[in-house]
Amino acid sequence: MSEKKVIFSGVKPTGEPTLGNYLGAIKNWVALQDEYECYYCIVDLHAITVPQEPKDLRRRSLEVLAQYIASGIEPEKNTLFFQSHVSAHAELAWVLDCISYMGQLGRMTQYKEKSQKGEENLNAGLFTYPVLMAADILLYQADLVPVGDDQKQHLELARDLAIRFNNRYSETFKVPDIYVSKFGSRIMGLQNPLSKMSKSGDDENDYILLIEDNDTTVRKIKRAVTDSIGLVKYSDEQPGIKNLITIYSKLSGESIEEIESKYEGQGYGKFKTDLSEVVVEGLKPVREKFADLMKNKDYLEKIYTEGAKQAEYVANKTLRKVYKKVGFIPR
Ligand code: AQP
Repeated sequence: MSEKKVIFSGVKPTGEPTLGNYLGAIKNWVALQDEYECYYCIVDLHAITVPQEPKDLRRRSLEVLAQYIASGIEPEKNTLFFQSHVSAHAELAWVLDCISYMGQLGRMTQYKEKSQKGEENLNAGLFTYPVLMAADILLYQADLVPVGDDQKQHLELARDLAIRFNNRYSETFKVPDIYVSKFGSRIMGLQNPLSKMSKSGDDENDYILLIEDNDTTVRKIKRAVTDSIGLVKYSDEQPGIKNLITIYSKLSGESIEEIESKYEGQGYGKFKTDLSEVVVEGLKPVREKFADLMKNKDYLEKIYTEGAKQAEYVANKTLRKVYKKVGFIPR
């Protein structure tokens, strides 16, 4: 039995992963894989909270898996799997639904935002998916959940549900901690730097995809919204430039101060040209490896089949415990 602490995290295949998903989540996962026992999931059950074209969902789910691996997550070290392949996720979610309060779920920011946007598409899954997310995490007795800043509230819910269940039925779940990187845990949109970069956003110029051709990336950076101040400065008064500096720093490893002084007295043109290079170069290995992986579907199938087996073993152990505690007759 491994002595390592456990990590769980995932991306939902609602669209192609963006630079926000990469810098806020996936890149951190790579850094954690040696120290922790990691479960990295493609959370496809979450994806259908908004309507999906079935064949696109299937294609994208496989692509997300390939993007995990292309980003440096090693299948030999981690458990990589599709959420829908481990039925314990949906089963535990039901049990947790039954100890969740409607009021608390109604206050979830992502639910509020999405429900305000697409009134006619509202479904119960959109309302309860944070509970499913809690189930995802608690099934693996995760110590740590590395996510972007936008997921903090959902993590709080997972902690609340773990504590509530433990108090009601005796100690069962580990109460997970959130892991958010101190800097750059919320990458903003290129067109609207006041809201986060999202893969299901309507404006394709607002996001950079992890996998897209280099010319498209360069074009999007060129078009990114800036301001009329003209200084490359990390300031709240310049949200567009601040976001671009964050991206520059996260991908190049240079500090904010280094970047500011490098571009002192220069306009945005040179900064954007250099940033394009930093992004294209930074993503080059991921983009190349992804193309290779997608040519080898048998390999990907082997990874996710094996991953589901490993995940299922651990998840079912927790689920059996839960079922027993709530009073179900053992099979
Ligand atoms: N802009 C972001 N900056 C930093 N981190 C981000 N994450 C998402 N957007 C940013 C982090 O990526 C991980 C996977 O996210 P997800 O796919 O589960 O869902 P999300 O947070 O709702 O991401 P999107 O891209 O905005 O998806 P849609 O458009 O479908 O809602 C999470 O760790 C998240 O914090």
